[in-house]
Amino acid sequence: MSQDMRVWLRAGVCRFVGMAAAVALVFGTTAYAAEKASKKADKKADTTQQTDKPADKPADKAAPSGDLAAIALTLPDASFSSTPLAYVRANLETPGYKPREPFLAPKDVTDISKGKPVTSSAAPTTGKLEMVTDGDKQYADKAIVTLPAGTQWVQIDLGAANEIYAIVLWHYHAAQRVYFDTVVQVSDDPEFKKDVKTVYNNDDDNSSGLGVGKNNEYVETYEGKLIDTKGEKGRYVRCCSKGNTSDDFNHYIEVEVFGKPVK
Ligand SMILES: [Ca+2]
Ligand SMILES: [Ca+2]
Repeated sequence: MSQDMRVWLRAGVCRFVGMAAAVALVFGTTAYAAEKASKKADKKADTTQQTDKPADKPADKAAPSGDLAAIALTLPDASFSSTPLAYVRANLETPGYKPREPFLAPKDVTDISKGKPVTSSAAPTTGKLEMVTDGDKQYADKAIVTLPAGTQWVQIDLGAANEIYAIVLWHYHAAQRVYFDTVVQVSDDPEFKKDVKTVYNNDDDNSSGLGVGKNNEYVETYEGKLIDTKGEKGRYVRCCSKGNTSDDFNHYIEVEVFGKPVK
């Protein structure tokens, strides 16, 4: 082999090694970046899973997600009625067998209905209207406000227009019952003649005359019915019903409204 050829070969080997090193470096860096991104994504997925996990402890319920936080909802005791409900209907919601997930709303959202004045379509036959917003959600007989038969309502005056994120409604929940024509509306008009926003309506045959409802009927439980009202604005909240699977009367234990003042 001539001197020239040896020099040329050595240079070629050096070029090859250099290129191989460069390729390895690029691939190595890319692989590292990909691994880092994947780890980041895993971490993110973990956080999401933790947020979605059903909360066992009150501490879990306060876990914030961005500017959202779980509303401070307290629940009454559950009753364990042994009498099954003999009621079948196409729009009856399948009962949930695990506790409801914490409900997230903007973190400055609070209970804005406690102690607020309540009016109704007819005078109560048992209980006092102020019991609808007194914070007592237990199913004891002394906690029940009864309105007569027919379509009746209770109405809460929040005192000013609010952005409403959740309305939680407890009818009588000591036994398995479905209350008919549950319609929940929000308005700035105390007469509910204008600017009425219906946030829940399960009157699918319009027997209460407030419009055909698309929501489901549901069995009462200690958790109450939580209606996601998505920041709907209004000063007054009206909850209507028309009897239930046990009798013709309308029972209200508590209505709790979560929101914040309109800015
Ligand atoms: Ca009450
Ligand atoms: Ca109906």
